[in-house]
Amino acid sequence: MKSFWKDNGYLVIEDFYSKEDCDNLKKRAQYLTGNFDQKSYQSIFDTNKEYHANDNYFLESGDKIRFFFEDKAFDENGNLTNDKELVINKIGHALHDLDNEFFNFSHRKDLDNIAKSIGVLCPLLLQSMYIFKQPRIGGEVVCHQDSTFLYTKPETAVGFWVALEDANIDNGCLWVASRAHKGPLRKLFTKKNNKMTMISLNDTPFEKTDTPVEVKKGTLVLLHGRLPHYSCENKSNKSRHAYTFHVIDGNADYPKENWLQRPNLPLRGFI
Ligand SMILES: O=C(O)CCC(=O)C(=O)O
Repeated sequence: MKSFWKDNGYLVIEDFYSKEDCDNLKKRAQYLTGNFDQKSYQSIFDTNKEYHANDNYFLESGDKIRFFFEDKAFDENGNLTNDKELVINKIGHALHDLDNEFFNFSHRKDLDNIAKSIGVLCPLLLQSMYIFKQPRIGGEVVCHQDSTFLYTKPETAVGFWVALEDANIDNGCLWVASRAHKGPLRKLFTKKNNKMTMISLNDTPFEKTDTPVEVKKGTLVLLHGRLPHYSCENKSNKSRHAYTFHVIDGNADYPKENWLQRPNLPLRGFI
């Protein structure tokens, strides 16, 4: 497994979580969404747009539990096109620390062992997201490298992505550019003159993201911070729920220019 990870920049571990673990987390997300007052704030998560450079609801969500809508969640009058449970894009970004169910799902000794065995010696959980990929309207996540958004010096970000439902090409599974984690970091989302900006570091186009990661419910997928990956729109009638969290190494420097800051919530490890 370690050599596959080293060569390919990703790793699929089947049956890491039980079906019951997945169902419990889905229920918890449903509960949280049910209690969210949709009128409190209406932020759309759309990776085709400006990366939320001016959206404080997003930029201040690193130490909170906040809700982001699909692009197609609203009609021309600004009303929801469906029940809020069916038009939320994702919940982020501190579920793993602030909610008990998500805490227990994320803080585990076996995850700590995995992180350490792939070289993250002092793993800290930086962010978490519950991604709904709703039937018919689940938005595309454009091709990116996670270190663009979760940058450390040296780079240490690793994504832990969990399929809470079967994910396949039809319902918008992940696609990766296998082995391309050996390429350069292309972009950096960073604060300049008090404003978040996407700066270009290297113009080389992304390698072809030609590997679909079709996996069963309960599978854990690890993603190297430099691995280009994306997911398509979900045009099918089936949702594709996933829970993802990212770790960094506490021994690396975490720039204050990164979008995600947690002034009142120190980062914690898996255990
Ligand atoms: O689940 C998805 O569709 C995208 C997830 C992703 O890009 C990530 O976790 O870094």
